[in-house]
Amino acid sequence: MEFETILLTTIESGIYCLTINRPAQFNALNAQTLAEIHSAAEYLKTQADARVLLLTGSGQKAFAAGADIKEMQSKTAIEGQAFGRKGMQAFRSLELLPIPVIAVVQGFALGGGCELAMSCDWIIASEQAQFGQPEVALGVTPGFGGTQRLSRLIGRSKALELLVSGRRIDAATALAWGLVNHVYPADQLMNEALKIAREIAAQAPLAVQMCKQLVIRGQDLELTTACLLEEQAFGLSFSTTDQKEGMAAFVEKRKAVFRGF
Ligand code: CO8
Repeated sequence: MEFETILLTTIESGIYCLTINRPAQFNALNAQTLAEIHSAAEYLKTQADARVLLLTGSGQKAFAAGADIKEMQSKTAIEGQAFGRKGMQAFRSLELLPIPVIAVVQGFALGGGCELAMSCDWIIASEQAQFGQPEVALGVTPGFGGTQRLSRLIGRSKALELLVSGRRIDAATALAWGLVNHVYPADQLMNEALKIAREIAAQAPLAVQMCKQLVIRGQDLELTTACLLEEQAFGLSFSTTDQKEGMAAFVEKRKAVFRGF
């Protein structure tokens, strides 16, 4: 697919990469970028070969330095809300992608950039990465899910500390607070992303997708119903060829070859 403000590429079989590509603006997210992220997510939903998505920013300075302030500056309340809705839709479509999505954060992930990273399934970061929700310094609240995803990820008190002070945290703090899963030297970040992407791509695709759906959808449910969903998914997985292959390979002491059905 052709885009102007993002790149969507296949790194190798099953491993896709979405790059926010406005390096001169520190990958600030304008309306076009949000629409393109949404389109890319909708497109990926239809790609049967897709196993995992890496999401990153172009250049070394920024993953994304937030929503585009210059574009937002003159918006009215109703236009601001519409812009917020666009971001919410784009990020939710990423979050609900059947395949795992990993944010690869090499620099600033601020405001909408931090919200974009948090809509991925987990975040890995370089030692230079910085995270924050500086919206209060601009006279606005976060608008792409930041108050909700941040507090769910790191808890109410740490989330509020960041949200109301606008302060930034470095990668080591983000790791200690549970916002990111791993921190690597900048020159190793993409290699490490690829390593985990390959590990995921080698697993049984439907089982991977069901795990993701169970976690994401289960979070909105009470435990009994959520566990029932898992029970049903577990049963359903026994109807797949890959279950037969996975268990036969274990018994026969060989590597499984999964086919995705
Ligand atoms: N929007 C537009 N342009 C940006 C943004 C941004 N968010 N961030 C950086 N840029 C641009 C700068 O304007 C500059 O461009 P130019 O050279 O043309 O002036 C270029 O990127 C480089 O930036 P700096 O010169 O400022 O680089 P520094 O290294 O000095 O600083 C920072 C880097 C710290 C990242 C700094 O640029 C900064 O503070 N940026 C803004 C960070 C921020 O406040 N982000 C939150 C934005 S609001 C938001 O995301 C809300 C999301 C929900 C919206 C819902 C709508 C209702």
